[in-house]
Amino acid sequence: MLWGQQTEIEEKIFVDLTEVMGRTFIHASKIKHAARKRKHHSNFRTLIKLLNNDAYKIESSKPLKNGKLFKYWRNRRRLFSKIDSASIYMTDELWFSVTPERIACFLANFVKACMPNAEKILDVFCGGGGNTIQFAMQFPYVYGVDYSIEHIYCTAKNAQSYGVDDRIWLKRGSWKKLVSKQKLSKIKYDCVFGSPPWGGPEYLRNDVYDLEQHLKPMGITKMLKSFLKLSPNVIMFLPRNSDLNQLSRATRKVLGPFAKCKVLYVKENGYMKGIFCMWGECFFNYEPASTENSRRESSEKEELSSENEELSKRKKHESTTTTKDNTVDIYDLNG
Ligand code: MGP
Repeated sequence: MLWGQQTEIEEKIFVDLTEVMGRTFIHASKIKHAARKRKHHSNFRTLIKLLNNDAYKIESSKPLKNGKLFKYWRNRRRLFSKIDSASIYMTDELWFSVTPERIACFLANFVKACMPNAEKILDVFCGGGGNTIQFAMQFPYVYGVDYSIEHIYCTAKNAQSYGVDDRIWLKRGSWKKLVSKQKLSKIKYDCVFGSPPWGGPEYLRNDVYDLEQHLKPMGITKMLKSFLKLSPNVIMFLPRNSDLNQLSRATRKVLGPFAKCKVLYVKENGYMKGIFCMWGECFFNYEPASTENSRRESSEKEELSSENEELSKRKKHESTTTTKDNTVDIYDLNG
């Protein structure tokens, strides 16, 4: 290769990376450096303190003092399989809201199968990085946004433990403000994913979860609209008792009378955990998994079932709503 050509390639790489970061995001492997550079800002001063204190590091063998979180701690290896062997960081809120690893891994694989050429994924409420990390296993550029600097810190630290921090860029900010001020629109995302706050473990208080009233920081219609501003391919992880009629109405209102939303009910160890709601053509026409993959998956499921006998003894109320409206497709991962 001629010297001139090489320089051109190097320059191109440099330009691409600058575009990718859009100066808004900080690289997950460089949060310490970024925090020091921006220490005039209170959030970054907090970040420096968290880093210096190695805050929120989990001691896997030590049960949590907060009794309400005990059931989540008991299932800690489902949240992060590396929790015993690597440093994992969690705030109280993350214990009940982080997506269990097997589910996050399923989703990342699913998106990869639907969009094999995709490169850039945005995880809107990245929390402790459960989804961000699994996306980074499949895609080269993953962006995580969260309103909490503690969550940004946990995502970065957890991503470092999983060895994928080189593919992750993070930003703290309120979703409403970031969208209204068009802070994220410089980058062209192939897919926008979000597992928004459901309002804590009380989300099951009512049989049917009101997606307009209780979803934070905005109802499902506004949320969908805001996600679609950044990509035509959108996925949300929502409560298993979500009102599917509201989902249909939001879909039609935002995308037109014939638009569809695909809903996947996600079970782990036989228990419903939530639903993946998907908007975008690519999620409707994917190839079903090969027999080999299905066989491997079912043997993995069996392993997972025997892992937690306590859970299987528990009788669980699984209320789901149904809709006659054909704008919602319902699938059950367990067949
Ligand atoms: P869960 O329903 O609180 O627990 O959370 P469990 O043990 O499945 O069921 P229960 O019948 O004993 O209550 C199940 C999963 O839902 C969690 O692992 C998270 O992935 C997700 N989840 C739960 N909550 C309360 C939230 C939330 O507020 N936000 C988000 N994004 N996910 C949540």
